Amino acid sequence: SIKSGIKLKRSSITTVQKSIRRSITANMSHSPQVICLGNPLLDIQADVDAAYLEKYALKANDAILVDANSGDKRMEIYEEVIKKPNVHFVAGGAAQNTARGAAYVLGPQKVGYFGSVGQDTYADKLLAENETAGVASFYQVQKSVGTGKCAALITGHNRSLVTDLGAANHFTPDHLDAHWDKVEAAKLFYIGGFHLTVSPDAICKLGKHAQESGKPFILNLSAPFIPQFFKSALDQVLPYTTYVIANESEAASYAESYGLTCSKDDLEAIAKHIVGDSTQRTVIFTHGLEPTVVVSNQGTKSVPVKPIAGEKIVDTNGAGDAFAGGFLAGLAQGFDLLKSIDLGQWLAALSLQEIGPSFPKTKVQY
Ligand code: 26A
Repeated sequence: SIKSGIKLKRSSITTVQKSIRRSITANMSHSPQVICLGNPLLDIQADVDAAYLEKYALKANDAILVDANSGDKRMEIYEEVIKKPNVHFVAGGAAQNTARGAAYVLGPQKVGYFGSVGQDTYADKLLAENETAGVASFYQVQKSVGTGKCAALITGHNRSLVTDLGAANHFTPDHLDAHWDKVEAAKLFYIGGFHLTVSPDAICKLGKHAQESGKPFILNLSAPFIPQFFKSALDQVLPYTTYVIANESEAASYAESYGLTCSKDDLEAIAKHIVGDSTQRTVIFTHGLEPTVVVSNQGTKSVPVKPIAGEKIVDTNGAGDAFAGGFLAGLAQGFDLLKSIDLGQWLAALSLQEIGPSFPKTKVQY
């Protein structure tokens, strides 16, 4: 089984419960500046070849969901990937990666994270990683569903992400109520667009609070399938956003889903559509090594990327999340837009040089 393949120390359910309770209690006196909401996942990462991707009809650079209950053949991937010689178990979940990234810059207890986990060793590992990173975990704990997992299948500089959401799919808005004091004390909010598949109501609840209190509300589109298949949820949430972050393939998917007549490569035109007539919203499109495109009603800016040497890149899993983490940390420190983007690019470069969505063990100063 997956569990027997994992070389994590086993601990009993009570220990998990205790440690989760301990984590929350330990952080009670702190109020994070930044609150993130997403799907906590453990990444099971390994190198594969093109034939392996083809076997399951996976694109080299994509993120998809599998349904554990529908007899999807791709559930086999998890069993297979843990047997690969170069397998790594690393903390994942896009918004959780961003939270750890922001904490890497801001220091301990400045970032809080909401999401739903099970009672198992995977949750143990995620909680421990958040603690090490200085992220306060406000986990909702499901008794009878396992923690979500993501097979991160690496080919060269591409990563194909195959996710079984598990417990992450059971997050409910009332869990926010349980920690509403933290929400009220926070300065800004970050939502992984992936969470649009789970609880648009929870996102809107945070969005309403942010809007009423004039706090930044940042949404990442996360993956092409989000604008494609979760358009109505996206429509519900977009009005609350003050920043929308996406990459070029998510932008293209947005253009197609919303029937834009411009070219799918015209990032500026697509961003303008998302900005609409809002005077509050800024859209930020990353584009790999191409300049980052920044659009608001103030106009358009193009921010060049400082490339790192190709041989320094370990893998691209989590690079976009790290960009968002640096950007959040910039906003939280009161940096202006362009400096916050520069901090995002800097943090992405650090993550590219680590295994999976991770950051250097020792602190590097921006
Ligand atoms: C709902 N889905 C598909 C997902 C994800 C996800 N995080 C939340 N929800 N699919 C992949 N990821 C995470 O994305 C990170 C890279 O950006 C992976 O766990 C990986 O760490």
